[in-house]
Amino acid sequence: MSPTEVKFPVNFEWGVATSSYQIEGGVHEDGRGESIWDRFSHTLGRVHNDENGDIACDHYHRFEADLDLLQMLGIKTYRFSIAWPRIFPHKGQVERRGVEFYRRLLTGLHERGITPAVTLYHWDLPQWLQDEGGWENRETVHHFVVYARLLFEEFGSLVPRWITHNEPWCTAFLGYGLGEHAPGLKDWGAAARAAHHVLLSHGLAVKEFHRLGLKGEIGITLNLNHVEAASDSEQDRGAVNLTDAFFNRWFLDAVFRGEYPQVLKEALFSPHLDSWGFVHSEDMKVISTPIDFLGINYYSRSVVRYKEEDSMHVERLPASLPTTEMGWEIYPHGLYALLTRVRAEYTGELPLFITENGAAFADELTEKGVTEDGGIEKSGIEKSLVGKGVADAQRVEFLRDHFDAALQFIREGGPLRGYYVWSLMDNFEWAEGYSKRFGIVYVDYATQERILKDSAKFYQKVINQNGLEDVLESRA
Ligand code: IFM
Repeated sequence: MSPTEVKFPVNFEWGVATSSYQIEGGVHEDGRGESIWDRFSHTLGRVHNDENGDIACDHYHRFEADLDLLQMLGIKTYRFSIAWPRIFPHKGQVERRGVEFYRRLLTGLHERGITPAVTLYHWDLPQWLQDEGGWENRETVHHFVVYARLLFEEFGSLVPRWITHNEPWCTAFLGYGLGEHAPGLKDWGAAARAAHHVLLSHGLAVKEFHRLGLKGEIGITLNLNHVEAASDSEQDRGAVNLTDAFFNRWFLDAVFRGEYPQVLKEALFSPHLDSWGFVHSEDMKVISTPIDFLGINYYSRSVVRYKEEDSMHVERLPASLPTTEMGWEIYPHGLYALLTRVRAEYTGELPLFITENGAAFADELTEKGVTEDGGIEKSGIEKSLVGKGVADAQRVEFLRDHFDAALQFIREGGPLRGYYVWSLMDNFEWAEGYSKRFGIVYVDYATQERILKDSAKFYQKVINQNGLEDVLESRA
């Protein structure tokens, strides 16, 4: 393969992603209010080892050093989220110190030549809104628009890329249906209401953004799953249809076609609802307001088959391929297949971003001699990173193979504009607490030391040469 064939487009946006609750800590700083994740993680039995995000990566106090790290790695774009409870800690009350924290972060990124991509909602709903019904309550939609407007007005000139919501599937289905995430409800009727209101708030925020005439672009991030049938039987294909509606089409159909898949309405939600009256006549039009790009988070695939005894007649098969620490099958081809499918069926030439892709592995910190990197004299942030390491060959391979899949899509003319690796550093992995490490940078939680994993050095190289040349060569 010639080097030109393994290059990404010159302006390809290589990035990393994080989210507020997962890294910030500082939960009582500068007037921040309680979020549903504070409440949930402090409820015994909800999170692995009863861990919480009180300190997390202490990014709230260490953000300057973390920005230096981004710069050192050559990261072009950084995706992070704003904590709503730092901006509106209580009903109707704006906390300027919260706003100013994010202004410092954004300014710091600009000073280092890194493009920000801001997610408005990455799951840390203010608890005062949950007390009024959370996403089940249509009023939350209006509060979201007020919050979004304030941020558009404050940061419109500093932020070229906005993401309304991160993974509404998780907000609604994990949070209200499966009960694994905050607020921890197990009610599929509530999940349908929550999903609808999240999507409605997305559509209204997009409209608001355009009404303000801001220069940047706005989109949404969906977590999509590549679903395959265990066999070619009609029944197994039916199981795929339903699973795909559950993971993917509920949100894709709503955002791009202004409709919900009938098959899932009937099979999952309707039995738990008195009526669909919460879907008002104009809502679907608002939800499908045109966006400027779609963000896709891709981690894995599902293989399913028909199962008579299951209430939905679906069984998800156990993994048959190697998995990450999350138990998720490693399946890079699924990324290519998803991108191709989304483009063909929904987005056409609309720009796409992979807003998250990455893997958790059982990383081990090793002590290495300072001469490991050739004994080159280092200074500043680089100096502080010499001496320890993590040989995370599996993560390097994971990333390399997924970059390769993305490149295949690009070679076929696919409008993929950027790639955000999840995550910059190890962090609070929701219900899994700190037990799962997704970072390309290791975090020693006892000291808050950041240590480059081999995957960070690999990524630095990929960014530097804008492609995978020697990585592919090393495979031969
Ligand atoms: O850590 C999460 C992130 O917050 C949302 N997408 C998936 C990641 C890994 O589970």
